[in-house]
Amino acid sequence: MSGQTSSSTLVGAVVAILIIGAVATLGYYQFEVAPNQTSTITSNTAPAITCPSAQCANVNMTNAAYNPPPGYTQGAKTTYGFSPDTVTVVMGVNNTVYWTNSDTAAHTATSDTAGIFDSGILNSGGTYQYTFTTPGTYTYHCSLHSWMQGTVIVKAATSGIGSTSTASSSTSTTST
Ligand SMILES: [Cu+2]
Repeated sequence: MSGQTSSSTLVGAVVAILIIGAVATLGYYQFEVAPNQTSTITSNTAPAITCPSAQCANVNMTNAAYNPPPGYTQGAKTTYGFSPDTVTVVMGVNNTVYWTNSDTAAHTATSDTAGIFDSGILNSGGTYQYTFTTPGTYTYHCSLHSWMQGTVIVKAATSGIGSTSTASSSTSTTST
């Protein structure tokens, strides 16, 4: 009788330890691990994506774009801004624009017309891509630096006179 009692006490103690351990593990995950995961995702808005280069037009956020020299004017905006500052793409050929932040400071690519596209804060090394679905001219800026301005011109697929070689030559032109 007393043997049964002590063994069930032992089982009860083991179960209690397991429950305490499980609760402690959940608590550790919920309050220590998960919040850090969430803040990592929030602070790094650059999506982990690889742009298929053949279908992209690349735009660089130039090094030191955040810090133009005194007397800087918009005429040099490619140097301290988006390079190229105007990019022309063709629907179905390279209508995905891929921004890369090559600067040490954070930047954004934000359409002047609200709600079309907005990269959010891109830290150094961050990238953002947006696929244009409607031909037109889209001006954009960096929400942190007023002198950083760019334009994306989206041409209809037929504007390349329908020839593949014409379309691909315009690809190499715009991605330079
Ligand atoms: Cu900027």
